[in-house]
Formats: sequence, C-alpha cells, structure tokens
Amino acid sequence: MRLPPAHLKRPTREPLLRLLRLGVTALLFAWVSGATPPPASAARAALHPSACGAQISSSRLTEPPNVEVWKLPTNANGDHELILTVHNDRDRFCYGYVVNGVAQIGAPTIRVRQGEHFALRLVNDIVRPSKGEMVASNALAPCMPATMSMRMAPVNHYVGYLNHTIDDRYMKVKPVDTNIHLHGFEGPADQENVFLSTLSTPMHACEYHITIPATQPPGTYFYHPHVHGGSDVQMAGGLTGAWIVEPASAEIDPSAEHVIVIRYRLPFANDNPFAPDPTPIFLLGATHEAALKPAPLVAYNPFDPPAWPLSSPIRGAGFTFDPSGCDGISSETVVSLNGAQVPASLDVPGGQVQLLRILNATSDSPKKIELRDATGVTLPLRIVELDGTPISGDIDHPLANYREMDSLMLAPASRVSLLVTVPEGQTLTLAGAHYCEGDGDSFQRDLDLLHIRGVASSKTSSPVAYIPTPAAMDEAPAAKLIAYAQAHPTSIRRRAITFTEYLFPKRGKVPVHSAYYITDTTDPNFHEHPFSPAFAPGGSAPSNPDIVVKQGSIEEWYLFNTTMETHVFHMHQMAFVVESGLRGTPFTSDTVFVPVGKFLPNPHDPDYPLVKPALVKTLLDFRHVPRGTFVFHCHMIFHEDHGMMAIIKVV
Ligand SMILES: [Cu+2]
Repeated sequence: MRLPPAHLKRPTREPLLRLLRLGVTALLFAWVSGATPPPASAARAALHPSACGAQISSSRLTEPPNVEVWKLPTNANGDHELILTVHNDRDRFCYGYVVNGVAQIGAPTIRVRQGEHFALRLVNDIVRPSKGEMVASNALAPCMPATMSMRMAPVNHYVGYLNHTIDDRYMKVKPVDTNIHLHGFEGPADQENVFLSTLSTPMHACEYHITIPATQPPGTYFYHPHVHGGSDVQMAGGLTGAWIVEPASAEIDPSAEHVIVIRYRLPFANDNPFAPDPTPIFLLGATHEAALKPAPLVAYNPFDPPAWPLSSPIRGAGFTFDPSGCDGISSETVVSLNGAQVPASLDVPGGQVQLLRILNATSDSPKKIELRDATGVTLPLRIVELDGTPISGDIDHPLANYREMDSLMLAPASRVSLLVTVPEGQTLTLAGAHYCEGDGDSFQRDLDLLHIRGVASSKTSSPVAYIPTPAAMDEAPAAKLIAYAQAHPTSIRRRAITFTEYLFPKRGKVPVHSAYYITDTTDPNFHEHPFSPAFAPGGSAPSNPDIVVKQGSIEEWYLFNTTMETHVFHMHQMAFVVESGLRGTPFTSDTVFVPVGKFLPNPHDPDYPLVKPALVKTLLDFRHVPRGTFVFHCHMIFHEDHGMMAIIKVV
C-alpha cells in the first residue's frame, strides 16, 4: 500500500510528505495522530546556520569523510574512540564528529579492520546539548534499556490471520531518544545492544565497546539508530551511514573506491503530485477489520499456508486498485546520493576499474539497480559483494570474484559492491529501474541515480593489481550450507515466519492506525502481537524472547508475505543464506527482500481478494553465533517502528 499524495491537498508539515510512500495506512497514522516534529536542537548553532549544516544543492557526488578508527585518539581506557553527537534540525537529523581535528556534520564512513577493538560514544543532543561529550570514558554510566518517551494504549484484540487473535497496542513516541545499530555486525549482541538508550543515563550518552570479530567478512555495512518507534523519523532524517571492514590487504587503490549512500532527499518531496486520494478506502478497511467476528481457527500447514483475504479492500468509496496491474500510483519520495540531488554525477578515470559501494539507506524504498550505457542499453552489473559478504565467500580476496546480473533488487539496508569500468569519453548511468510493487497497481518509476563519466587520467595503469574472475558460486559457503542441510534434513529445524499487517479504527483517544506483525506461525497457537520487550530489574536485554534457538543448531526459516506490500527481513548479529538467491544461486546476506503475495479471486467477497503468501526460504546457521538476545524485523522501518519486530534468544 503506497500512499497517494492525499495530504498534499491539505496543510501539512514536511515530514508527512515522505509518509506518502509508506502506504495509506501510514498516511492515516500520521494524519490522525498529527505527528509532531521534535524540537530543533540548539547544539552547534554557533558553528552552523543550522544544527545539521547547509543543505547540498549540487548534483555532484561528494563522498562522506572517512573515519579510520585505528587512527582516532584514545580515551581514558586506552581505546580508540569515535564520538558521535546526534543533532536534530526540523525534519533533519545528523551526526557531529571530529576527523583529523576538524569538526564535521553528517555521517562519516567508518572504517574498521578485522579484530579491531574500539569505543563508540553516542551523545544525544537531539533536544538540548548534553554534557556527555566532555566526560571521561571511565566516568560514563553504562547505558540501560530504552526509556523512550512514549504513550502506550491498552491492548485491544482483533481477529487476524487464519482467525487467530491479534494484540493491537497503539504506541506513540517522541523521537527524542537514540542509540546505534551496526547492521551486519556478527559479534556478541551485548556489544551493540539495540535495547539500550541514550536517555537512560544522566549524561544522555552511551559508550559502546566493540570488537570486530576476526571472522567478520571484509565488506560494506550500515549503521543507523534503532530505537523502537523512533527509528523511521531519525533514519529518514539522515542518521544513516556506511561502515566498512577493510580487507587484510588492499586490492584496489583508495582513489578508485566510491561510497554511495542512497537516502531520501530533504526536505521530503513526492515524485507524483497527481495521484488520487484513496484515504476513504482505507477508512473502509479499518472499519472492516473491526467488524470481523471471532471464528474457528483455520487448520493449516505452516509451510504451505492457504490463501487468505486481504485486510484492505481494493474497491470502494469511488476508488479502485487493480491488484494485477502496474500502472496506478507512483508516490515515491525523491532520493539523493550522499545528499546530492539525483541524477548525481561522478567523474572517474576512463578505462580504469572502479569499486562502487552502494548502500540503500532509505527507510523503506527498495531500488531495482541497473547500469546502462549512453544509448540506454543495459550492461551487466559486476557484483563482487552483497550485504557484507564477498560474492564467492573468499574473505581473503573479497574483490577477486564477481557475478554478473542484469539488475539487482537492492532492499532498504542492503549493500552491493560493483566493479565498473567507464571508457574514456563515455558516460554510464546507474539507474533505479521501473518495477511493480504489487500492492494494488503501484510501481516505482524509472529513475537515473548517477551519471558516471570516464575522463582522461594521467595514470597509466589500472589501480587493480589482478584480474577479477567470475565467481564459482557452487564453491561458496552458501551453497555448501545448503548441501549440508539437504544431507541432514532431520537435524534442521524448520519455522514459518509470517508477515501480516492491518488497519484498525479509532477507539477513544487511539486514532485510526496501521499495525504490522512478524509471527512464528509454526506454533499452532500463535497470536499476532507487536514487538513488546519486557525487562527484569537490572536486565539489559528482554526476558521474553519470541523464539529461542540453541547455539550450534541450523534452522530453515520460511518467510511468508501475506500482504499486498513488500517486506524486508533482517536478522541482527548474523548473516543467513537466501536459498533462492540470485537467479536461483544461493547467497549469504543479512537482509532479504520478501515480495508481495499473489492475488487470487475471492468468491465470497470480490472487494477483498485472496492473497497466496509469497515465500522466501532462508537457512540460518547458529553454529557460530554468540549466545545472547537480539531481534529480527522488517527493514521497511515504518513497519518495524509499528510492531514488525520480534525477539530471538540464542542459548
Ligand atoms: Cu515490512
């Protein structure tokens, strides 16, 4: 469900514009709850005209500054320490930091090495300047579980998927708290514990002590805030950046490496101001949900679930979605590359191999990436790395092997590294290609992201000292794990993990709102409930895991999307194998796109067609995952903030 720009017809604040693309449900939420921008911070006002500096108006790609943590000053504990202060300026959020003695605003590229130990101090200046930046590291109180400023409504029950019970618990937060998540980090969960909060300490500052595992693959990773209920507004506002694990020995000249972060452009703007307003149809959907009466549970096979009626109508109040179409509404929010306007431009030495590290840091906008020549012909993408894993799994030579694809669906939070050579005098275009989102008949527009121009260079040789070769994917660890699982079927535990979403009506002070769930439907007595951690006194992780797994086990998770909207599965602290992978070839990832279900006619109610859930199979290898409690969730961050997250404990 993407949002048509209904709110463009009425007075609104800029942050609401971006909600357009989150689905009408999101629009209703924002509209009815009257989302309030957090107060502007006065921090750094003396340094910059605004807390987050000047907006970039150019289309020239500018790379974020590099922070090499091993070169940072050491703190009182003798650890190299990166201090990130978090600022807010209307709908924008940014980090302040110092590199080589120079104060910067934005989000640096944080470079680490395998086995590296360092400290990362996070200082919350969202509301007012905190003293936490100035305190000695050994005098900081430890971070504690989140104390988000939130209002929680009592739990209300509805009838949900296969007639099971839904717990709806409406939550409204002010995004004044923050924390940090090193997306893809494979070390212990307590080192980058996302249950912690900067507001839980007197200084409003937390220090993380991080050791990059020696086995962490060299590659491109992602950092962003992870406070439940407040992540979306902070990430969309700019608190997103890349962290990179350097290879043991450099394979490419640093000047040939380019970090490209796709974000929403701020202030938010919609790409299509002419779409119709479907708000009434979603009010119908909320009324319909509320009117459903409890009924006997449906018997089902969790690994082959039945088609089930859509939770929103496709027709009503003068509005019609064609669930099989792809020509209805495009209401994407305009994006930027490293803050530059798209299409951005980048000059590279002609004829020399370049490494593009591309991170989709939008909160919820999957991009179908393509490379085209000046005549529009699609060129193969030479992929050397996906989501922090070298394509062949060879962590000693991460750039040595590539796989060619015509296009790649880059989900929010996904990363891809490409080798690109632009002949001198030519321009290649990195594009986000048109694709059907499947929800109703909405689609994403074809959009040029980056023009890469090959220019004359005084360098006479390629910066790459070797010739990359096609990857033998059947030798990769992903393929080996699948072969192992096939040879030991009885030792692999299977689970069905199901994505569902609903609209609920106004009741008392609770407005019309959308709700999103991720549920282990292998349990015949499942009930859909939002992320709701409970903490024992003094505990730093929740005591109520939704799933408990044994360290040393291997599990196969069937991810089912029962909705008309894309979801994106992300697991903390570990990568997993996507079995269907790239054109059927398995690969290792920490983030995977879960497409919409298939629509079928509903003989009982044509306005609510059936949805045959879409399936993505994954293999999760818990043999090397540190014990601890962490989360998995949808990386369409509005969904995560509104319930679609669950707790897993490895024992
Ligand atoms: Cu989702």
